[in-house]
Amino acid sequence: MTLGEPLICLTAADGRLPSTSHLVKSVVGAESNVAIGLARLGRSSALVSRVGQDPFGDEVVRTLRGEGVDTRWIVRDPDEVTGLMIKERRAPDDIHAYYYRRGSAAAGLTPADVDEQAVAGARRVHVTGITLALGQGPREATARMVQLAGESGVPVSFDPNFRLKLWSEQDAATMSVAFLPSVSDLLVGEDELLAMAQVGGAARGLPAALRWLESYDLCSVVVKRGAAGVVGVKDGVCLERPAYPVAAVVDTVGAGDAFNVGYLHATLGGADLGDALDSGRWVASRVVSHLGDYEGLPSASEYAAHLAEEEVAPR
Ligand code: KDG
Repeated sequence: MTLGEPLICLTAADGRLPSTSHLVKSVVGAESNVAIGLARLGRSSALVSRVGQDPFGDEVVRTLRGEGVDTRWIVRDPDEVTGLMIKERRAPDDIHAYYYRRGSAAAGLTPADVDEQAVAGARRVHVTGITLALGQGPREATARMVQLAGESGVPVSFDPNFRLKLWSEQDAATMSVAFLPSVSDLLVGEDELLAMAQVGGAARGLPAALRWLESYDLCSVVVKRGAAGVVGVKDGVCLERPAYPVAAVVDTVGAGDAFNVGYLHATLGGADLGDALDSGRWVASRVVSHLGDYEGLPSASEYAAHLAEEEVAPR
C-alpha cells in the first residue's frame, strides 16, 4: 500500500516545449509508478490519494484500475483539480519538469484519508518524500500511515525522492532524517543520502553516511547511484552491484521507482539482499529502455522469463 499524488503528465512529443505543438498525455507519479509496477508483477497493491472530479481524475483512476491497482482509497474531490505536470525531454537523462500541482486535490490529503484497517492488513507500506513536500496535510497523512503501519508491524519503505522544484534540499533532507525512526527499508539516491547525512552531522562521503545510518533501526538500506549501480546493506552485509546493462537508455525518469518495484517484489517473495538488488536493477533497466515513467515496467510473465534466462533464484 502506498500514498501519494498521481499526476497527469503532458510531454513535448518532439523534445523542446517552445517549439512543439504536440503533447503526449500519460499518468505519472512516483508512488503510482510503484503501485503499478507491483500490480503488474502480480502483487496486490493500493494507492491512497485524492484526485479531482474532472476528466484527468477519471483518467488517473481508469489507468490505475486497468493496471490492477486497488483505487478504493482514491477520493474524488469535486472542488479541486487533478495535479498536472509538463515535461520536456531534452536528452534521455536531461528531463525538465514543470509542476501545476499547488492546491491540487492531492495537496488536500489529510490523515482522515488513511484507512486504519487497510494499513493494518497490508504486507508493506511504501512512502516517498514527494508526498512530504506537498504540504502539511499530505505530510500528516504520510505520518499517520507510517504510524499505523508501525503499530501493526507492517514494514515501511521510504524513498526520499527529493524534488527541488517543490522544496529546498535542506528542507527535504531535514524532513527525511526526521522520518528515519519510522522506516524499516531506506531506498535512497546517493546525493539524497549525502545531504541527509550532512544534516545528521556525519562526515562527508558514502562510507561515513552508511556508518551514520547504523544508529537507526533500519532493516535494509539501498543507495541508488544511477549509471554507477547500487549499494545495499542488510544484516551487516554490504553488497555493490553495477547498473544492469542496457542497449540504449531512452528515458531515465522512473528508474528509481522501478528499482523499488523490483526490490520490494523480491523482498516480499523472501529473496536475500543480493537477489533483491538484482531484481531492482533489472526492473530499472526495463524502464530506462522505454519512454515514459512506468510504461517499461515488466509483466509477471516477462519477469519470470527473465529469471529463467538469467537463472537468478527468485527466493
Ligand atoms: O519518480 C518519477 C516521478 O518523478 C514522476 O513519475 C512524477 O511523481 C512525480 C514527480 O513528482 O516528479
